[in-house]
Amino acid sequence: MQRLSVGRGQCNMMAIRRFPTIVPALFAVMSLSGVCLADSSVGGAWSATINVEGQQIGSAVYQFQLTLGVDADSSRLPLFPPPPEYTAFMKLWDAYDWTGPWYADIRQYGDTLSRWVIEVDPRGNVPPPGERSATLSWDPAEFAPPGSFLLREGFVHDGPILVPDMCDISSMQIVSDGPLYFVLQYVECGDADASGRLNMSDVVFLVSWIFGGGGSPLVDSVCNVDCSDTINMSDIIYLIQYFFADGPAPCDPNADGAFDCLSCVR
Ligand SMILES: [Ca+2]
Ligand SMILES: [Ca+2]
Repeated sequence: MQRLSVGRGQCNMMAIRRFPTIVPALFAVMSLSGVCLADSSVGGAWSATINVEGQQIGSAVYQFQLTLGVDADSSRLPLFPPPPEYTAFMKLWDAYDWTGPWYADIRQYGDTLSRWVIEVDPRGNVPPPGERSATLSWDPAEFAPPGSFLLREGFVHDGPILVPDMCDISSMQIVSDGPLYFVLQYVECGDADASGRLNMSDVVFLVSWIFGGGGSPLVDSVCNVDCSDTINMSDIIYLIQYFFADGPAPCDPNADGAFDCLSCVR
């Protein structure tokens, strides 16, 4: 059994209590391996921390966090072993080959589909077994580039959308007696076919969709590249001009370097 609910405007960032002894040592070793996480202030790169807070029971670990994002270079940190006792624990999986689990997973910009599977276990391993609650939270400001940041239920790319815009909602309550799976999906403005790449395939996709015969986009809003009221032929022409005639970038029709539509615009 599981129940989900979301809350708006609750910036629920807090100090995360790490595992008491083993984990800090492991993390220190991994930090020396040359892996570095994304600086979200650079170009289209971004990284975001996902937090979970479970129920407080004795000395069990009840808070945990993961980092995911996109940068010029990819980097990953393996997930350390679960603590002896916990009431909240997350795992980060690669949705394409199910490698992992990871503690942090930064994808290379434009080279990999930006989709992560988050496994959350609000039940923990502290007796008695049964249903427990937890809160997933994130900082909307970390979802910086123009695009769509969705949180879906399950571990497939087209599962039910729980949070349509992670820039607008900062937390979600979950209740379950077993592990839950969520897909965090980032689609940049103009990536009509949600391939993780912005190219002529998106023009072909839009033509096929608008003029019939083709599938509908996974995320409509990213197709409105000219920031108008509708998605139509103008968006196709806009993209072609961007690729071949030095036209303005998707979602930046006035070409001032600041994006003009989509709610994740900062
Ligand atoms: Ca694409
Ligand atoms: Ca449009």
